[in-house]
Amino acid sequence: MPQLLRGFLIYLCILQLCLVSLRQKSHTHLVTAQRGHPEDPCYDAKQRPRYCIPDFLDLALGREVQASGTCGKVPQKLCSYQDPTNITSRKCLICDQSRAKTSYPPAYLTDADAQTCWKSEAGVKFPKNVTLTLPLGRRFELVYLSLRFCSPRPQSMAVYKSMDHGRSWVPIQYYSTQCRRVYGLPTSGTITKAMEHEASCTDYQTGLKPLTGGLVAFMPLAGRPSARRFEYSPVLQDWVTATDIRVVFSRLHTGQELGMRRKTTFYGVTELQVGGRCKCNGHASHCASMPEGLTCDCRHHTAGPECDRCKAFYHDRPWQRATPSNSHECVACECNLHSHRCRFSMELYALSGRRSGGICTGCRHNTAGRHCHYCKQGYKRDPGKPITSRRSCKPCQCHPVGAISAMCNQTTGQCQCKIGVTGLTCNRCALGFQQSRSAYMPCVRIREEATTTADSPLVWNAGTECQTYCKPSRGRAHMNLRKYCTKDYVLRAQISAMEKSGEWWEFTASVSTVYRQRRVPIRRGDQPLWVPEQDLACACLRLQVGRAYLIIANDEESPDTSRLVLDRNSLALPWRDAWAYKLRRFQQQHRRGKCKDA
Ligand SMILES: [Ca+2]
Repeated sequence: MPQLLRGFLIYLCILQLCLVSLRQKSHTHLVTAQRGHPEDPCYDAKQRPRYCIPDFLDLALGREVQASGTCGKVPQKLCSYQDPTNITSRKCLICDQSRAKTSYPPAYLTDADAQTCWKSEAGVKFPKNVTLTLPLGRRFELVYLSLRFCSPRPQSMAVYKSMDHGRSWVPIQYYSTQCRRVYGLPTSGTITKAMEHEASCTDYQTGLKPLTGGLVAFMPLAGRPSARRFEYSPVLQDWVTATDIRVVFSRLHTGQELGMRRKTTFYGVTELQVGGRCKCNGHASHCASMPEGLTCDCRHHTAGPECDRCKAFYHDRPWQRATPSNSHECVACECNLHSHRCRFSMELYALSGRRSGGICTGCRHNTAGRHCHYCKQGYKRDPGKPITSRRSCKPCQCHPVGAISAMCNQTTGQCQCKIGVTGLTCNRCALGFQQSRSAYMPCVRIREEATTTADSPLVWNAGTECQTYCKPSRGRAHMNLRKYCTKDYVLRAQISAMEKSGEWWEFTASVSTVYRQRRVPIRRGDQPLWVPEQDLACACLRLQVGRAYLIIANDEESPDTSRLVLDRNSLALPWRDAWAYKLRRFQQQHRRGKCKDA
């Protein structure tokens, strides 16, 4: 123990020396160092981010301490000692607040003057106590606390801290010659890992001597097993965090021991020092003096009074406290210069294997997507420009009549053309087609007069030919049990693409439900669906990409019985959700043989 004690005292002396130099340097230290400055401790020589902490400061210096009982409201006689070892060396003085010369106010606690001393009211008797409260104004990480006395040190005292600006208090250290009797605690030995967040009681620094000039010093991390790995111990990080400090003087040494009358005894402190650092979570090496108080000068793209969040646009990874092994720098979102806003998504972050979780918001320049990395609907990429260019996305300019929609292929720029229409923007009729007056069928097949031969394809136009070919579908037909029963199969499908293939159109149909199964079963999922060109051109059937249909058809005319083929005798009705229930009922009726009656 004596060796441990000596070590502790040496460490304390070093701390206090540092403090003196700090006091001299004062605010010159608070100059903001920019990233790139060779001396910025938050970056290494190669400008890589690294763990950094601010210097510790004397948090009490010049601050106002609230004392619960200061002598001299009425003149009192207080006796103290001239010689630290001689109880007969006492000298008595009058304390009277009405005169500056005989006042011992709390301001003397933090005036950096070892000659001035705060003195409590005289003759305070247990259980009455005297408290000193020091609000720090913000959260700090305590390094040490020390009290230099101008009276004998208390026989019992306690140190408390608050983390919520004085709303609640927790003890962090007790001092007593009689721990068990005064505080109900054992006189502490070793602090185990399980008790790291608990105050212990010690009889160290409670002796009567020195009678004056004695020190009570406390380091909240001393003797705590995880102190060496403080940066990795949330328990200890919490343990040292404080917004306010309170010292409670509970008990004086008795008058008998002191060789003087109790009513002249008092608690007297020349200096209260609280060493601490701004709590900056390993992301700042300076704490700057701002109008609102000391504020961390945050690095690593962090922000907030304690560098406790990522600054705007640096949300690609979640915020974390820095450690010596990982600076946990906040990372900018990748928005290809099209947005300066983003948010963090934990789900995406987890999906990416904890690499990237930023989602750009408000993508400009007609871009869209998580990283503003593709063009929004109705726009196509300009291959000659990088994605970061403000002009990387151009309008599709799909022809309002010739195209099915305003959307085009992002890469090729190809708009989706109506039947018989061609061109990148669907602005002209295909070979063999001519312009019509119909907006629905802007291009119709040209009648091939003289060249018609026996095996040439059917020649028709949207007029009279179509009228005899089929009754054009209006897409509004009713669905009833008769229709369900008279065809071979009934299914629901979503049309996702269409492509010309000779005299046929090949659609991609995603079959979701088969309400009536044919002989050669139809599977669910994506599959080709074939429609003769003329059946579409005459609007016997109307199929649009992107829409769902109820399809009712026969398979007798199909050359390959496994294929899905629709023709002018089939029905493709724009899907209505209300049909789902109706169709289930038809299914049951069909099973019960009702189709024969229908
Ligand atoms: Ca002083």
